[in-house]
Amino acid sequence: MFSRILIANRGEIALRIIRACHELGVEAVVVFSQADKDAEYVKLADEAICIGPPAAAQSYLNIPRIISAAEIADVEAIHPGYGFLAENAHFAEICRECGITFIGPSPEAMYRLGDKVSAREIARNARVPVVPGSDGEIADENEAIKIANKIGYPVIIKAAAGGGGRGMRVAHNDISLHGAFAAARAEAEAAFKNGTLYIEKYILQPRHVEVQVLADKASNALHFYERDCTIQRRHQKLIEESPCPVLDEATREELCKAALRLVQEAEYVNAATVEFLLDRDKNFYFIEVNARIQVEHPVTEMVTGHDLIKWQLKIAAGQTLDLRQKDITHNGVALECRINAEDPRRNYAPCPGTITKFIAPGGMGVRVDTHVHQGCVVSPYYDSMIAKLIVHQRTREEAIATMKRALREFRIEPIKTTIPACLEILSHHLFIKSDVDTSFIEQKMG
Ligand code: MV4
Repeated sequence: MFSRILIANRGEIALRIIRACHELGVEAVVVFSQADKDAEYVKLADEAICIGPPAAAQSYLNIPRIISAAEIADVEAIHPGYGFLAENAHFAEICRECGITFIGPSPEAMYRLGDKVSAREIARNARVPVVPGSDGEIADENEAIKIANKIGYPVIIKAAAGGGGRGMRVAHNDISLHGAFAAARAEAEAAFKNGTLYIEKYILQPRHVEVQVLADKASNALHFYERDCTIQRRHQKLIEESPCPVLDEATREELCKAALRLVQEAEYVNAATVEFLLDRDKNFYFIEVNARIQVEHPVTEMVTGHDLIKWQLKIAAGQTLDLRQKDITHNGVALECRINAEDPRRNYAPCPGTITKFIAPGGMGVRVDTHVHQGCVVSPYYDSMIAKLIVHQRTREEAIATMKRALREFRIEPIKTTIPACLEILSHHLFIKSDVDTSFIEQKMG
């Protein structure tokens, strides 16, 4: 195991990684921006290095400053957390050149899966169902129209360099496809400096289901079952759960095995999430791979009992996954609500400010992952997520009841949060019977 690593992140995930390090006897060095200089979690680190002003471009996204900190602190590895540099293959490459272990996949695997056209090809080679669509990139509008007429409308045009919902356009006929193609190309060029596009059949009313996977350097790959992340707004997840409440055992096993074939085909190492769309007929289609630990990983930790961050560290340090798939069991139901400093009544506008009152819930089956506390300042510079409330119970009904009880116990003042929105969703009859798709919040909530 490493003796000392650097955490190139902030907030709750930095604290989550510090905790895993200390349980493994690893020293944790954090970098922080001027905006985070008084953060309590920074004091828990074995060493803390200020890397610049609040703006992420000059701190948490600044590769030279992070590498300098790693050199000064003399660490063996860097954990990138999620967001910021977590899926930056160039950063992983620089770490390698500097002799620092990147706690994540190889740059090659990141390039292979970061490009969605390439990821689709890997999925097809691994006999993983992909959404019907183009075999590779589409050269021009004429080719797009040809494929659209073959697979049938509606279709969706996506950017190869996209993901997370950016650079996508839906078209319902040849005429709208012209505009959609031009808009998607312009957006992809501007956002990713890569105009490569591909086309897929547009799946109506899908659910978002993803499989948690770990793979080690000895080519062992194991899945830790699925999470259902259908409840999201503008590609920001709000409530996640495991298991997916609508999957039967046979489909679930197929889905999880498909995810394993994909990461093995990609020669992927470390934690990954393989994302699928699930249609109303329970067909699943691969859409993309997240080559990082995700925000919602605690949901999987609760139902499997495995610490995924510790596994990331062990795998990066060269340990093998000394587990058998049949010994990874799934118990009960876990739910996660994201507590964001946002005002759901004002179109979820960010609500930064000082927290004068903070009382977290507790009790049986409740986990709170947060770096905030009474008296702390929620900065406007970063993501608005301030806490994750996770519950674990024997049944979905009990998990919903525990979550509602815990959300009502939570006291966060005076800033507005997503707590009322989460409570509203948890009481909605369609959520309760799990009759939802990815448009649920926009379509069914005020
Ligand atoms: C789709 C789709 C329907 N059909 N692809 C959005 C984010 C990116 N990960 C993929 N996304 C979608 N791809 C096909 N062929 C609908 C979405 C989508 C979506 C997917 C998952 C979760 C929420 C979503 C919200 C809107 C659209």
